[in-house]
Amino acid sequence: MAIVRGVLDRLWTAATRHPFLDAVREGTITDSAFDRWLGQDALFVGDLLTFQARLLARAPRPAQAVLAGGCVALVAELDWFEVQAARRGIDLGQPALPATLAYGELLGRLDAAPYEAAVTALWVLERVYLLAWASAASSISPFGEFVEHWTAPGFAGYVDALGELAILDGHDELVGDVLSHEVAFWDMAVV
Ligand code: HMH
Repeated sequence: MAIVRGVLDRLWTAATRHPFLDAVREGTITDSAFDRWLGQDALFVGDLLTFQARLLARAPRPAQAVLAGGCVALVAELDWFEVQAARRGIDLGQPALPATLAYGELLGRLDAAPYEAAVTALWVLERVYLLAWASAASSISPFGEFVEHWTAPGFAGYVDALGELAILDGHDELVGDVLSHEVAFWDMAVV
């Protein structure tokens, strides 16, 4: 167990402290690298909405409000991606890169996983994203608007509410899987 914990701790760190996020914070990432990542994240959020709508459909009664709120927020997020894409001249019709495809496939597998496992995975993927963007905050970054958007109090509150639904016990392998896909997603942005 101690070995698993160490591996998971390292994965949490790798998924929340990444060279891409350092470069966003320092303002050294190029617009084209950032925009390429943003286009892939928009695709991921589309897959996430599909997964979450299905999760809502099979959620127990007390979890419905939080998960339904999350679905509405993801629809708003897709609208926001369209606004950003238009502003930055990003084509949102670009094909999914391998890390995006692989993460989408994990979400597809979660459709078949028990509810407790799936909601725990959702909490991990949202929490890691919040912590990751918090690590990119700085007064000098030209991407401050993005950092603020993904560290907003409303999002943090949502992540905490998901945390109330998550059951970490017995899901180490799944948590590790989600974290590995997050690391691969950041890796994709810097190659
Ligand atoms: C890769 N993980 C990734 N993208 C996101 N937008 C989120 C998590 C949270 O919605």
